[in-house]
Formats: sequence, structure tokens, C-alpha cells
Amino acid sequence: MLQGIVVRAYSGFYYVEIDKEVWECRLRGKFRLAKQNVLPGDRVRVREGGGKTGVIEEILPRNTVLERPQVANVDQVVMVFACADPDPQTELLDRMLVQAEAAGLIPIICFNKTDLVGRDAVDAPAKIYTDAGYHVLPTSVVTGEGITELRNYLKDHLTVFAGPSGSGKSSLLNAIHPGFGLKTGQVSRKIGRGRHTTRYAELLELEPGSLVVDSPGFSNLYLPNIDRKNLGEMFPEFVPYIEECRFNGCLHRAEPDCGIKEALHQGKINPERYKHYLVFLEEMESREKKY
Ligand SMILES: Nc1nc2c(ncn2[C@@H]2O[C@H](COP(=O)(O)OP(=O)(O)OP(=O)(O)O)[C@@H](O)[C@H]2O)c(=O)[nH]1
Ligand SMILES: [Mg+2]
Ligand SMILES: [Zn+2]
Repeated sequence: MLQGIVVRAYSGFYYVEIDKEVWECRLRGKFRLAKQNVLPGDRVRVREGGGKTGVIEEILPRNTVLERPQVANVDQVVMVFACADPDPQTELLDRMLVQAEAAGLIPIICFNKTDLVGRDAVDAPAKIYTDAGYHVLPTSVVTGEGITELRNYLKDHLTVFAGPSGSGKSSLLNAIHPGFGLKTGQVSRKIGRGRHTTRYAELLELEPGSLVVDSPGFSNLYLPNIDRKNLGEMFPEFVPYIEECRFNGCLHRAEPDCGIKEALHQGKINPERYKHYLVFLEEMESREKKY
């Protein structure tokens, strides 16, 4: 049997790269019955069906799975947010960070379109997330800022680009590698949002060993299915203070002698990050009540 990697899935067909050629494959019935999804990034075994078509017989074990965008085996997520046009949504960014932490992926935050705003509007959010312990990269496809650094981050990884529609995911990938020729779309002036130009997640090869996935933009995201007691650990800047909490399983909300609240009052934790922590905590609690 042949072995390959799924580059994209589209209305019942799976496009699998096998030895530099893309084969059009269908899914063996047992997977369809089990409603098991085959995702871009999946490594699969394929039975030849003639003329570069085949049937996916086996999905090899996954290293990682990301829910949104749905991809398998990526090890990094580049989270692309525009400094303006559309305005950055830090709650969505924090949600994406929790999702990446829970899935065990390395997050890289791109604040794109730096050419559209003054330096303060770049440096202030960049500092918040650098202080929280993340890789932060200001980028612009107009001035070329950060493009070389971004390309370096991608080397020898499988990286998915994720973020709201119109933030510039496809544009950044084109800037890194013009040969991709990805379609990009104007941000609507009237509603200040992107137009969902990219329609499906697609795996692309930057160079041997360096793969990237372009994906459709989104504006909302469910939190991962983790115990709410572990939510604090998904915020890396909270971690050193958690052991100072008096109670085991402290939720860092109403409990006395809480290391997180103490760090917050001392200005060591950003208030907006903490606010989003509380929003997420409540969301998890109302979800737990429902089921
Ligand atoms: N000024 C400026 N415009 C940019 C920059 N990057 C992208 N754009 C523009 O932003 C718009 C949206 O870019 P896309 O690359 O299509 O955005 P996307 O994130 O792929 O959007 P979806 O595919 O809809 O999710 C296009 O008009 C780009 O030309 C940048 O650094 N500066
Ligand atoms: Mg796009
Ligand atoms: Zn606490």
C-alpha cells in the first residue's frame, strides 16, 4: 500500500500527496460509518484505484489534533491578527491560545498590518503577549516587516495559520513564498470584516520538511474540553503564581489568599488576560451544567 499526507479534504474527496503527486482519494466505508474525519495533515495508507485515484484504508496515529481549524499533526499555530482592518480581537486570541496550549502546540502570535497603525498600537499588545511568555511577531506584507523572521519560524515544522477572516493569513504565506499564489480578498469597509476568501484548509510545502496550512478565517471558537480547574495552567504567565494559592484547586476568582489575584494586584498579570480567564471559566461552568 502507498503512504501519503492529506493536503485537503473537499466534499467527500481527500487529496493525498504521495511522492510529490496529488491523488484523489475516497474514504473506506468503515471510516464513514464511524463518522471519523480525515483531516488535512493526516498521514494515511492508500490502496491504489487506478489513474492517481485511491481509497484511504488507514489513518496513521496522530501526534496532535486541532479543532479549529481542523488539522492533524501540526506542531505550531501562527495566530494572525491585524493591528487594524479588521481590529484585533484579544478575546479570540486568548481563546486560540488556550486551544493551542490544551492541544500541546507552540503558539506564535503575528500582529499583522503594522503599516496601518502607529508604533504604540503595535508595541502595546506585543508587550502584553511577550510578557505572558509567547513568541510575538509584528508583520506587514506592505513594508516586509517580520517576513524573514516568520519564515525562519516555519523551518522544519508543520504550522497552521489561523485567525479571523481578513487578518492576512494568505497574504503572509504569499509574502513568504510567492509561488503559493493564494487567493486574497479585500476587507469590507462597511462591516469592517474579511470576506472569507479562503474556503478550506490546505497543506502546502514551503520546502522539504517545512509544511504550512492556510485555513479559512473564523470569529468564534469553543473552548477545549478540559477541566476548569486546569484553565489557569493554560495561561503561562499564571503558572509561577499558582503554587502560591492557599487552596488546592483554587479557581483564582473568589478564593482568599490567591497567588494569581495577588500577582494581578501587583501588576504582574495583565488585567485583560485575567478578565478573559474569568470569561472562559464561566463559560466552562455553564457548559458543565448543561451536560
Ligand atoms: N495594509 C496591509 N494590508 C494587508 C496586509 N496583509 C494583508 N493585507 C490585506 O488584507 C486583506 C485580507 O488579506 P487575506 O490574506 O485575504 O486575509 P486572510 O486572513 O487570508 O482572510 P480569509 O482567507 O478570509 O480568512 C487583503 O486585501 C490584503 O491585501 C498588510 O500587512 N498590510
Ligand atoms: Mg485566506
Ligand atoms: Zn488562586
